[in-house]
Amino acid sequence: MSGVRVEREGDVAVVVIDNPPVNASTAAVRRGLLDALRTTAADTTLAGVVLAGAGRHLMSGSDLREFDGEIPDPQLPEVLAAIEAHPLPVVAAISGSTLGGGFELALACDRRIALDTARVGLPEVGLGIIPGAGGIVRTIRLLDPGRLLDLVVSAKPLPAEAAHAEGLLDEVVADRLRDRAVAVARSSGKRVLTELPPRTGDGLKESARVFTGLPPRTGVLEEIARGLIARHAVDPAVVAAVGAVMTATAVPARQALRHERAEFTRLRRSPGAAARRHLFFARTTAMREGRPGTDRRIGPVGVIGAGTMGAGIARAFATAGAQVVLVDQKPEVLARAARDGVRTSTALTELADVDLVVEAVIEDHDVKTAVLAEAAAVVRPGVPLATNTSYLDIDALAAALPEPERLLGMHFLAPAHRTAVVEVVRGRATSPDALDHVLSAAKLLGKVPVIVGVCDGFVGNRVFSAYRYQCELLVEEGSSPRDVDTALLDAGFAMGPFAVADMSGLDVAWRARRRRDAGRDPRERYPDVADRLVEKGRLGQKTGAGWYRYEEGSRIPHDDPEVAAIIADSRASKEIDPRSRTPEEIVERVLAATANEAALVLAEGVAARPGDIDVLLTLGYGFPARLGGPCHWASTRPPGALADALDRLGRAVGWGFRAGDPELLG
Ligand code: T1G
Repeated sequence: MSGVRVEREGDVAVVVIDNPPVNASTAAVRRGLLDALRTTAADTTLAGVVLAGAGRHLMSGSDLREFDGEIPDPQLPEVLAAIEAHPLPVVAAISGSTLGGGFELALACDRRIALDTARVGLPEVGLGIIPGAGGIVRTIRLLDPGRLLDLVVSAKPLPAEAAHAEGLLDEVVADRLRDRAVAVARSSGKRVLTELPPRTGDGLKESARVFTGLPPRTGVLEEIARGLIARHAVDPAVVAAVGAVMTATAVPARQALRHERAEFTRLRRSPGAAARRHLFFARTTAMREGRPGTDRRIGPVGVIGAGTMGAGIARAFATAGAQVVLVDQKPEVLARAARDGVRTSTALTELADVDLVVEAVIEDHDVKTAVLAEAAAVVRPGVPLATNTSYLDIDALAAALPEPERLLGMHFLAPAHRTAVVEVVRGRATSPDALDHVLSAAKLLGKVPVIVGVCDGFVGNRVFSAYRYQCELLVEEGSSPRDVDTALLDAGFAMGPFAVADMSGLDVAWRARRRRDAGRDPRERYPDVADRLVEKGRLGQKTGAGWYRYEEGSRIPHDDPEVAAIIADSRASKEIDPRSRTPEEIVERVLAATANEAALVLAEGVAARPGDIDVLLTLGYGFPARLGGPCHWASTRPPGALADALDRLGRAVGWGFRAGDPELLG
């Protein structure tokens, strides 16, 4: 089946794309469209053509599964050229999420009619590529280049009404989209965008050149472009998108289309784009596996604990439209967390009508079990209890409750109201009903649920701790905190680990290490610089000094000779002869250790699949999307390179190092 059929509405042909589940553009669909365009072009009884989608979407974009190899013919630009060359008006009936290649298909049409529930846009930069079929070159005939730069670089979809207001759509209807599109096809003429001049805004001179780097300082648009390139210099897709927009203002449409396609193809073949495609499918898989067996009504939600995390969780639910009851025993803490949609109280009895409780009190087993037991007695029978604990044993917490099956973990990552992923921790006793409620809550919040089992730190914190541990070993061996932070920043991390530690507070990890003291084997390497810093009151930004020094009111980390002396003293106490490492050695060592811990987690069955770990680490812990996550990074190493890296890692870590099975990483 080509996925395309032609229906008749009197003297208008309706070409229907029918390629479930999202009408992605495949070679079969493109062949079907070309056949339909040729057939209708030769039909003298027709007055016009409509392109419509069966199901929810007109076309959700290219089928990303085609991108790993060479894209099979016919290519999308060939289809779009056939639309522009068609003798009759072709009208796009836009529905659902018509993005990327789907929006490019609509832009090649003479008119664009959309349902008011539709969205259009160019998400390509978020996939490490740029539009490859005229998305930039045709849109610049409708939008000012400065606005187009924003649309392409943000990669965010536009609701139909907003797109219409900006001139990207001709009409928005509440219903009867097909009928309206047929009427417009019958009564319109051709209007081929590539025959129009680009909207060059402030009257840019025709510089008649292709832009691939930093444009000259010759106008307002160039300044915007230079700013974007400066802010996103590490993202080749953004740099290429800016170049394609600048080129589209300066050269004829055909040449600009060729440049756009060439840049799309170059980027599509890049490791960064492959990494983002991996994460796309890993996310949709996690969403599919995280769908509740039965959708549960999530009406009022009770949040216990109004500290940073509790307040953030309450804010997330309130923003998602749920009624929230936020309970804390300290009125002054509640006052700081109060906001629209959040009712605050110091009494747990206020939770009597909630459908779900999320507990976010201090990380203390006894306090949590007391609060959870009290809440269990107040809420309706069967209402699930979700604990936001970062690393306490869920099974031990559950065992302390009269009905252990009601408890599970809902581990939010800071900032709770913004992070796109939530770690759902199933305890041994957790019931399917409790799980369904938490998965329904994740769906309401619009967060990707990653379902994991119980172990120390669950999956996210455990894998991230392995990453941090290796960074501290490197400092003990001879690298400076700045060496490690800089190497990982250049690898794409948003912040270096030592700057992150200073931001979150060194005392947080210090308490976690004290909790593990009893179980630690003295033969295992234990970097003690972080302890020494805490014992000197250096807790990070909040005390003006941690791994770095901070000026009053500033968050800029400065190297501190006192820290260098503490590190030197720690090395001397262990008779370590310091040897610093190259950035490449630092990155390989740290990423190999992170991937290795992921392999151990997979072997223990605590995580279900490598993609889940990659989604969790990239969306929740700042692991660079352009690396695809620790598992994807490891799975794309050249043959033998990962084994060598793990071998070097094992020798560096010494006693206690456990090698995971790299085969498990995807
Ligand atoms: N390619 C392949 N599979 C896709 C797909 C795609 N583009 N989009 C979705 N799927 C699969 C998905 O993996 C899942 O599979 C199922 O469809 C349902 O998806 C040439 C270069 C459209 C808003 O970026 O944003 O065009 O898990 O769960 O929640 O210049 O899918 O069931 O096996 O997400 O209803 C641009 C990506 C591509 C749109 C629907 N287009 N898709 O959300 O369903 S690049 C996109 C989405 C491009 C041009 C450029 C969403 C959706 P499974 P789902 P949904």
